[in-house]
Amino acid sequence: MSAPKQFMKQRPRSEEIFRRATEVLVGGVNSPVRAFRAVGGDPIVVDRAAGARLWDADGNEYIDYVCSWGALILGHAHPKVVEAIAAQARRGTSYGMPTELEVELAARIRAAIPSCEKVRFVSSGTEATMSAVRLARAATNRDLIIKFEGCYHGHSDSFLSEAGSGLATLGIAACPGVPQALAALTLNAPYNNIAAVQKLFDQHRDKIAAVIVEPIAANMGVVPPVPPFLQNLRELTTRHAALLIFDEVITGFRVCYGGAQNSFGVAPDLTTLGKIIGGGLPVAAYGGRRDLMDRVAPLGPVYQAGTLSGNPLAMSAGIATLDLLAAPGFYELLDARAKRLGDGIAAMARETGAPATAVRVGSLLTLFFSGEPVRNYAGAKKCDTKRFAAFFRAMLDRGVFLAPSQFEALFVSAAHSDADIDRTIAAFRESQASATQSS
Ligand code: KE4
Repeated sequence: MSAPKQFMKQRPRSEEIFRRATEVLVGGVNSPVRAFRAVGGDPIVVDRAAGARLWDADGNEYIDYVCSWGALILGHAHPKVVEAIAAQARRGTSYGMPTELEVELAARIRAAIPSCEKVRFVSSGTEATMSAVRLARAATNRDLIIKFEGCYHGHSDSFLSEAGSGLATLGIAACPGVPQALAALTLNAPYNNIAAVQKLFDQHRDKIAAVIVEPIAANMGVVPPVPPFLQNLRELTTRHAALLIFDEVITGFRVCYGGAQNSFGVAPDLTTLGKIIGGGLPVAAYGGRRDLMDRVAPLGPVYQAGTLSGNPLAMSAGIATLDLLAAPGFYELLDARAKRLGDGIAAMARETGAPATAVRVGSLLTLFFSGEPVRNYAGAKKCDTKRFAAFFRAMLDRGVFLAPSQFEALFVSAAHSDADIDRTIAAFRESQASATQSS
């Protein structure tokens, strides 16, 4: 059952713009997952956004649960964030020199995440994780790293085997262009499987520089750590003098004011951050123990640099965002909204008998189109991605924009109202029925 006529959205202008885009941009996009390859049809072309809403080039309105892939926890165009950016723009957009703004944002991060004794700002999560691994290899004088199947840490060469997010979406298990000699330095283990990590340490003992992990996996869909997985990783890496890196590009300031590490009580040696700390502008960071970070140039020999690192415009957006997140009760309200959605989706799945499992951690959610609980990437790959595609399109036609992949998260923002949530649950219910008809 496709969406009733009144739902079918006409998108002639989006289609025309996207046709032009495909002539000048690879695949018409600047990041693969945006191309709707896994869900079919052309992507919507966004014209503007505010709060929990997106409008496409044809004026169609959507409730947005992508929120720039998690960056916009406040919703789009928050007035205080916009004002901070505008005020800074009038003072200049980039200086390529120190500013008080970067000190202010770094101080807020250190206060919120005590394991980040020192911080270095970069412009993307990929830069942050790439630099953290370089630092870990230098500090330990070891080459091997362990990552987890289905986790995604950006697109630098070390992370492109068995990775989540866009690689899972497009079914790319190993990326051409990464020399075998380099790929061999990355070992993969199943998420939530400490025995597999122990085995890799037994095999490679003092050759492993670091374990990098998403403390809550969100790039194979949302998969929480099964206790005491993170605690065991901490013990194992300490025992083998390897470093533990928490990639908190998604979870940083998402599940609490600080890192997911604060919630789990596990302190990594290095942390990477992104998305939310930039308030929608290009900001990411890596940070950690002072003795490690002081190895980075100009204090130490580990080189890392960036023309727009610490950009004052982006710093202003990040400061405005974190100051709003620090307000008393912010996360309680956000989680209450997300719980309303998660409970509604779970009830819908039960009532409709749909082969779907809803997972929620704070304001991160995924509806897995699988009848079994998903504990790792092997489980996520069992999902019915064809049914997900039909469901995604039915939701889009009902004015709800989800990530165009089963292997992503749904992000609730402070701008999503109870009415938005209730409308989304109703759309989930109708779209399930539609997906059942078409798969
Ligand atoms: P960027 O280089 O895209 O800023 O960050 C890479 C990255 C690192 N670590 C984690 C845990 C991440 O989730 C990401 C990027 N997330 C994806 C969405 N799951 C970005 C969306 C995209 O690739 O277009």
